[in-house]
Amino acid sequence: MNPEDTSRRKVLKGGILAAGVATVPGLVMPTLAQGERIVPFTDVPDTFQVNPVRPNSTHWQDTRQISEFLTDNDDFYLVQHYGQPEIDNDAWRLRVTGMVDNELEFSLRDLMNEQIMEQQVGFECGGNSQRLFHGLIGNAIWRGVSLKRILERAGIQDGAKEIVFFGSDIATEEIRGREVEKAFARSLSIPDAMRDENMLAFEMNGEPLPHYHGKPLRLVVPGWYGVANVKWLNQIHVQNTRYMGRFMGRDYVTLKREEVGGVERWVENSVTTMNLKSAITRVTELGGNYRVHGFVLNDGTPLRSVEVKIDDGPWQQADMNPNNTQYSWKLFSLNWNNPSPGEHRLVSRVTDINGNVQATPDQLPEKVSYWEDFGQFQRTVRI
Ligand SMILES: Nc1nc2c(c(=O)[nH]1)N[C@H]1C(S)=C(S)[C@@H](COP(=O)(O)O)O[C@H]1N2
Ligand SMILES: [Mo]
Repeated sequence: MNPEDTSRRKVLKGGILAAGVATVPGLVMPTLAQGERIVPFTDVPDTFQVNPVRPNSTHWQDTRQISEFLTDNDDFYLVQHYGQPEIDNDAWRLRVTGMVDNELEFSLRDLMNEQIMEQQVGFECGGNSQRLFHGLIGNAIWRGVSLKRILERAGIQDGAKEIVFFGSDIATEEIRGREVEKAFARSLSIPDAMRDENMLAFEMNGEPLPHYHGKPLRLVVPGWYGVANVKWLNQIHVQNTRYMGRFMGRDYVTLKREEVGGVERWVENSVTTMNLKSAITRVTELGGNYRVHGFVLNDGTPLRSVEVKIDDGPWQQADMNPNNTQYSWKLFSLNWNNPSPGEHRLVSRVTDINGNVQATPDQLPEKVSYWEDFGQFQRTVRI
């Protein structure tokens, strides 16, 4: 993103706040055109609140505010399970250890002197849900270095199976009655880790990676749920066993009833790539013209279509935002001509080029865990 864009957005936002047009946090609609208004959803309870950014706490967006392609760093959702560790960028090091030919150590400056890559990547927390109107979400431009290049330089030895990414955030966990100190960590198989898209990011939307988003360095695994994107990264370890830590083996594990070779079984899976999902986030009106807006997230498979259905009408093809890229969120909108006064039901569905269609909630496999909420999501608005 060019730096002018950032400053323009800041000024605009600040301007609106200063002018007192909207002062209630969570109800600021930054980029409504003159005369444009948000059509109220009738499914959002009065008690619904956006969790603002506070130290060591979860923050979600009001998705009715999604009007820009890139999420401001300050609005981008926040999830951290062990708090936000203080890190001194000068003292910080990244180490690559384990089954490698050369163990490596990098300062932030060393990494910045490597070949740089830049990518738009949007993601959501695997625990994002309809209850939060999918507010645990964001889309940004990330800059950093290629994970694959770093791993190639280290030289992965034969027999290695997994690569573990450790954060600097540590907490005491009670496991079977014993208290142990554990760092947040996630692992990837070698082929998953060696994807060209994976990056070690030190910049977010043109700014040094903010403290809350994992400064000075985080892993970004495009197409995967947020949990894969380890923040405050300080060690990459190559090993020949499966990493079974809490966020791989116990939390962020789905439990679904599935057919396994003809036998119905309850299957547990670690949360990995994002499921094909769309959701409607806002409806706007300008001079009697209505528009329905929403987003798509998936694993990066190209899309065939996004459609919106109003009440019992036909599925109508939505327009895709021209800024969409493979791993960004994909924004869409649909002109809604002459809606009749009263309450209306709206739902969206996305189809990818392989013909996979976003399922209705009843078509999804029976699921016990709340991870991966990706069924079609019906909204109601009043005209
Ligand atoms: N070190 C560390 N990295 C972490 C986490 C964490 O608790 N510690 N939480 C993960 C989860 S569950 C999510 S959804 C994303 C959230 O990233 P964000 O806060 O930058 O949006 O970070 C992931 N990376
Ligand atoms: Mo998450």
